[in-house]
Amino acid sequence: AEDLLPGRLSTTADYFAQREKHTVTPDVMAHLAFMNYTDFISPFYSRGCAFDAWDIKKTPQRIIKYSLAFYSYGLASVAVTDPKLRPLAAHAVDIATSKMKCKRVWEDWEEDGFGSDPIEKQNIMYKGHLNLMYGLYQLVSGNRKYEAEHKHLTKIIHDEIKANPFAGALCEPDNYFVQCNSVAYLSLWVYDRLHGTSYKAATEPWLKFLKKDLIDPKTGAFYLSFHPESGTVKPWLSAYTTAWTLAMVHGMDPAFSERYYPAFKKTFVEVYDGGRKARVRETTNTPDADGGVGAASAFTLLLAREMGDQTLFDQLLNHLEPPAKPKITSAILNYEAPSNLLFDELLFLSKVHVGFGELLKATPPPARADSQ
Ligand code: N6Q
Repeated sequence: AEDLLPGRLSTTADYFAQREKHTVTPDVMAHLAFMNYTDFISPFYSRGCAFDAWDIKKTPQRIIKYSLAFYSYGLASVAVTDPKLRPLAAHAVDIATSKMKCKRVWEDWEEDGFGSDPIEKQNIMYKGHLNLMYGLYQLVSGNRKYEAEHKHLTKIIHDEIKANPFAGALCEPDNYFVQCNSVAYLSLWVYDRLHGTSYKAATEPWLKFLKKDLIDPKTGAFYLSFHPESGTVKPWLSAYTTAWTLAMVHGMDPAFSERYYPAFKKTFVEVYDGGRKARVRETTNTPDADGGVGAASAFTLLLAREMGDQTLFDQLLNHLEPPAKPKITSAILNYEAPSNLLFDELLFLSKVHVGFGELLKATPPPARADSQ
């Protein structure tokens, strides 16, 4: 067996072997228990608009949408990894999707004064995830309960992309983020997968636009954001933005991400502790790691998993997991000291992730007689 650092829960080899073995590691099972087991307070206890689990974790309201989304992407991977867990995983994605529509999740949009309809225009950081969740739910469950909403929202997103003078959609007015767009484009691919449509044709002009305007040519990294009214980019390169985007784009265009991955690693990843650990600086010209939103190492863990880079995955998990003090009590995993606002979500997702391209190949089970 590999030499496992204290505070690590399973070996990297075991995480990468889950799909072949059709079974998840014990700590992933304990993470699923965290998400589903404890009455009233687990995240997926009910489909109602209760958010006790996020209150306990002190997740800010604006972040809950990403929490529901990243849990769901991990659950979709669990569904295609272990056939016995597929019904539970699909059930939890259903609950996550249902919660995603609760006002608590999108009320920031109204409070910020941008309108009372969270999907009508912009807000791609919300509706991109919602659309991807609708699609992944149908893909892993075969249940068509969200199909009409999925169709409606896919059209809204595609029409908006087509109408904009740049390739993509905005988060807030005049705020464009590549990572949120990567979610939206991936959602078009899942829609096409389910319905044989060709919305994904919009992806090529988007990737061209990224190359031309939003990537720093020297490092292959993305600028933090783009502001179309002035045509400016904020001049800081962002590692979490780049890791998230390259991970999702890899599911659509592997060559694009493979082209930039080596430069990304060279620019942002710092291997330390004699090669046992690695951390990620959020931007260039800084010696410290995980600045900004604090999630550069955690999103790079997902990217390393997506790229099949077991060495970097292992080094990053050695950096991330032991200091977060994981405890498994009564078969339920809890992190006592998570280092960012999406910590357990991103570790869960990265541990089980089969690849966005692989998810796109998933085949829905036959619809049950009682589903519409
Ligand atoms: C407008 C939205 C974003 C820039 C994405 C924020 C992501 C979280 C993880 C900080």
